[in-house]
Amino acid sequence: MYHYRGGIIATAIQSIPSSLGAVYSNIPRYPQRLGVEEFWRAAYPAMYVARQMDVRFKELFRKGLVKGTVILVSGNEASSVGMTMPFRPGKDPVALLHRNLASHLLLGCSPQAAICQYMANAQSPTHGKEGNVHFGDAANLRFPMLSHLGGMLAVAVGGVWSARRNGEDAYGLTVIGDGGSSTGQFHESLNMASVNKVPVVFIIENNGYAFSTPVKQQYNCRTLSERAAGYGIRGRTINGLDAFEVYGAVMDSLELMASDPQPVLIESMTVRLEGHAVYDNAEYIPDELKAENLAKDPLKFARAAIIKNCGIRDAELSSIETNLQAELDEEVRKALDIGRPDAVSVPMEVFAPADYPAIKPYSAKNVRNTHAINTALDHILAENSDAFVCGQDVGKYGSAFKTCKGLIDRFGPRRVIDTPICEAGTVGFCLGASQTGSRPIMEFQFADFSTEAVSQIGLNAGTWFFRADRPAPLLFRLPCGGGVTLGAFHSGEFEGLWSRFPGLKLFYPVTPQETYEALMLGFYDPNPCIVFEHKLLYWGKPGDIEFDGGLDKACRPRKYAEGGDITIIAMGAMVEQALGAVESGKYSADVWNPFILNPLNFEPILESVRATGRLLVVQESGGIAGLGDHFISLAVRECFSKLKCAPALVSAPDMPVPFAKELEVAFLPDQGVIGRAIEKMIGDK
Ligand SMILES: Cc1ncc(C[n+]2csc(CCOP(=O)(O)OP(=O)(O)O)c2C)c(N)n1
Ligand SMILES: [Mg+2]
Repeated sequence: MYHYRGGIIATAIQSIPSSLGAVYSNIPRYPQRLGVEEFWRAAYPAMYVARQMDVRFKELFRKGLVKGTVILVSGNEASSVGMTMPFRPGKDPVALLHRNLASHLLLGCSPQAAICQYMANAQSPTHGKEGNVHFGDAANLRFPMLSHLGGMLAVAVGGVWSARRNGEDAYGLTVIGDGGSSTGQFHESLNMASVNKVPVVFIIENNGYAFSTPVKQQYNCRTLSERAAGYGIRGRTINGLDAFEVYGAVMDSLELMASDPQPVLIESMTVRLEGHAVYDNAEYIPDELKAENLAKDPLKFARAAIIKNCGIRDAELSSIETNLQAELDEEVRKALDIGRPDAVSVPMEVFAPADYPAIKPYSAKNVRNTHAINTALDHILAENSDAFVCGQDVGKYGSAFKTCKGLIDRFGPRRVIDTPICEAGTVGFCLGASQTGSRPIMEFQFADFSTEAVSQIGLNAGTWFFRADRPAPLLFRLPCGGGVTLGAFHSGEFEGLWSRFPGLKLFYPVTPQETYEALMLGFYDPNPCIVFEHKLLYWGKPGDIEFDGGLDKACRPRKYAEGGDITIIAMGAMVEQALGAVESGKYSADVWNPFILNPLNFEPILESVRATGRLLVVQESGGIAGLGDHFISLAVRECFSKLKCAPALVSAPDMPVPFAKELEVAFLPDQGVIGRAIEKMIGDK
């Protein structure tokens, strides 16, 4: 008979959980430290259940009941369980990896929920909108993973940084593989965590392979933990097959972090006992190595450890295992009875509902866009203690175009933050921060550098609400556009690129009034928003700002001229060119800026097209790169019978923006080209 031998921690697990229920809710977490006996009682069932889930997922996959990339976790259970045990669900931000099923179980995911997720059925935690490993519980800071390796590390860092900024005593856990450690974001994230002294435990699970690629083709250092020295932080390599050793290493790190907050890099040496995923039989691994790995099976080690340390007999453990198996089979059976998700009842919205507050009115006379931006940021920071501005050189320098000038003097370096040069990592950091009570505003030095963060903005932040059922309030500012002799890498517009990603709101203001409103909308909206700030307009024509504090009605296209001959859509610096063409010609035109490019509020413009029967779109981007063809397509679909002639597009050629002034002038559409296009269309009358 098994007897509890007592332990140093009053609330310690008093018996080996033999049920899959809420057994993990009462595990003592950091700062309490489990003794070896308590540890194995809690650890073994989680390891065992994760292994048994592998067995069932393989079978379900073969029967076609589970689809997608079914990653198997056998060999990784000790590492997962040991590293996760100290962390506090709901308090410590955690970004897990694809072999951490056991970690999900320890942090509050029931086996039933995990099975439903893999089956993508009606009760899957992601409602079947995502599958397999791409799940979590964002409300409790277990962030659902982005597939892109390295992409979640910075999210954990930002989550912890922001939680601590808000007074929480939070620590973070994030995981990467030997293969994922080669990504740029691995470096970016560790560097940012170190620079900002964020106490996150970075675990590298080194199982010798990345899919089929052995580690000798992945890196050329002795151990991966040696890299810690390059970040000025602690690092160590441990045996990831002994869950208690992993646990001890993580607890040691957390205890050190308490007095000296900084990240730590732990390389946990594990094995992969299966192929990369269920479809892979790992023929590329030599048979001798497979046999060696099997002999190192961490579950066998754990079984021996629990028998040795907890005074339990083999037969008793077997009977607990039988119970766990029976219960798991029952969970699978129940999951099989659950219906499929249906596209009608599953929430498919990509945007969190916006409920704009009434904010302070603001008016100013004869100001430029730089003033509008600086003032908007000032007002936002003054009114919202959860807001911060970050980006390259936004602090003392006041940002490349001086739009942040003086903000650091007023709000200090904790709210106006100079970042290292790592756009992808910074976006990930901001996304994490948005999940723990902050509202980040990130400036890109040039819109062109937003391409460094395509997967973070487009696929991680943009899909966050859809995947995680949680808003991600983020504002990205993109100084964009040509005409400033800065060449191909500093002159792009990129509104077309970012419109291709669902879940992003895009604002493209022209006047100082619109610029102020766009920043307010982008900040107070609960979704990731991009504001395009055309660089030529920073010091363009001055104008007045008359903002009455209402944001709902600000989400509309803006009209600058009224006329019956033709409808013209223009954005950014092209508005002025279009207006110039209209003024110098003998025609009257409705000239519009759509202002909100996604989700498009197009009906007022369509009405204008129906009335004039003609549509000309003027864009600075190349024909393929910009949104003009999309506008034309919508107008043709909606107003076909009203059109008097084919809509036309005036755009730059599809080539990089050339540098020399003469070449750039020839490249950009101007008043003359626009005028000729209008005449051609009116002539068709
Ligand atoms: C950026 C990126 N490139 C490629 C992939 C496809 N992929 C998924 S897992 C994997 C291997 C990962 O190996 P490793 O990091 O060692 O983790 P392990 O699977 O061994 O646990 C690859 C190439 C990906 N998810 N992300
Ligand atoms: Mg690996």
